[in-house]
Amino acid sequence: MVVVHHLNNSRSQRVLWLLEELGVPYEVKRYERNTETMLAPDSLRAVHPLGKSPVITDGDHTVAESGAIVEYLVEKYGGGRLIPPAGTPERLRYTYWLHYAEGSAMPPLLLKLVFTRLETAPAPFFVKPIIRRIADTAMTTFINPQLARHLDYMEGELGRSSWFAGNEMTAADIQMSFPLEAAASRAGLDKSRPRLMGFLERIHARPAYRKALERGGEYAYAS
Ligand SMILES: N[C@@H](CCC(=O)N[C@@H](CS)C(=O)NCC(=O)O)C(=O)O
Repeated sequence: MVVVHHLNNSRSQRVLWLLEELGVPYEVKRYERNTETMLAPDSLRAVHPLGKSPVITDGDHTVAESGAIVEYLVEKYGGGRLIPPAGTPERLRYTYWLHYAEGSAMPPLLLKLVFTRLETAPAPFFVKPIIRRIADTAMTTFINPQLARHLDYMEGELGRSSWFAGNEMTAADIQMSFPLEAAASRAGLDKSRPRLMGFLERIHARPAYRKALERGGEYAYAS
């Protein structure tokens, strides 16, 4: 049986959604973030040394890193579903978006989160203006322009086909859901990019997505 070691408000929600789409039975083992630091509890390090979520166990296998988990589940349980056939242009796009989600889309979103938290973190009063200045500079000169470039790029790509790898939904769309949900919640993704907002509406309406939310519990697109 697949066991999903599920941290509340996390990327592991995507794994639950994938399992629901594939109709694979699974167990959810819950872990709660520290409400101040937002870090995972130490108990998750007993499953994998980095103590990050998602991580799954399946018999003798422990698989961490959401892209690797998606590949493992699609290969083992997909029976050809949610992945374009090998050797097609769609398959290459699938591989690209599967990696792009964590490798390129998430880093500027994470930087935005860190610098936003830095601006409001407790600090001696005389240091606060300096911290704010550094954070503002990082936001305006690097983070916000990078985010805008990525959002424009993704918006444009959804003009080529209705899903990221082609006209069929694939597991790459599941992998892409987290950066887009994070961008909508805290990085300025809004109706000015209608294809990306439409993508989010379509995935949120899927029965498997909704079922995964019921299994996973509270989900507010934290990082
Ligand atoms: N690239 C990794 C990122 C894993 C990651 O950072 N997970 C976050 C949750 S979304 C986490 O475990 N945060 C809690 C912590 O770092 O203690 C993946 O896609 O699996």
